[in-house]
Amino acid sequence: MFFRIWVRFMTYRLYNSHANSAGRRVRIALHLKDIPFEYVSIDIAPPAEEHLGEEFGKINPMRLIPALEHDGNVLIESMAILDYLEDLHPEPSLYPADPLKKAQAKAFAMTVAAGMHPLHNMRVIKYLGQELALDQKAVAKWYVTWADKGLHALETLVSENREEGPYCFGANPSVADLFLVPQYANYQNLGLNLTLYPHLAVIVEACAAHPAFIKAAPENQPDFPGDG
Ligand SMILES: N[C@@H](CCC(=O)N[C@@H](CS)C(=O)NCC(=O)O)C(=O)O
Repeated sequence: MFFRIWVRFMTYRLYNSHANSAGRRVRIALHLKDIPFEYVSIDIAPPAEEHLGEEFGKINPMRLIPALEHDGNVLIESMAILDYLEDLHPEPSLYPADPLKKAQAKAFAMTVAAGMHPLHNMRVIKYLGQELALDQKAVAKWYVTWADKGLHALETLVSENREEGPYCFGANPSVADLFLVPQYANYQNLGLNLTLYPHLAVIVEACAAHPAFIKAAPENQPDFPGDG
């Protein structure tokens, strides 16, 4: 049975964990739109690996978090979840109003979601070490190689919009910021050299001061490990 925390009255139930970067994208959106939700903590770290069990397999057959339950339906994939929330709760929007900027913000988010995050996922890193028997140095090289390529692309993608900041694509947070912040945090936590990406650093700093991003941060989640 998963560990459940009730937050106000709600019809949304988010399966995630404090350390779940894809889930953090959804948490930020829920807080931005001020949508109450039930927090269901799924421990994906060994030895628990709750996401690999039968019970969670019924929620997401890919056995990845997050998943969002709403009115008896379960949604998976953070981008699809965000679009669903955007349709039901259009304000404030997760996209810039200008169609070109909207496409750019989505492309930025997809670069993280499709081009970077899957290469660094826990199951992939585990597979490289355990199944392909790569040593720690080789696995680290894999990780850093794809992180650097992705970060270079992200830095370039935002570089033309800086005068409009403080966020990736203008004065309001968009999907681009929702995908950037958790991914950047993963790299920070692993001690990657991020000095080559000054625009990203400034954007992440601006997001860190925004209430929705603060509420969605790992340390502010009910399953964040305490002192005792
Ligand atoms: N494309 C998915 C990615 C979900 C995902 O990979 N979640 C990670 C945690 S951030 C996970 O569940 N990993 C478990 C594993 O690798 O076994 C989304 O955007 O929702």
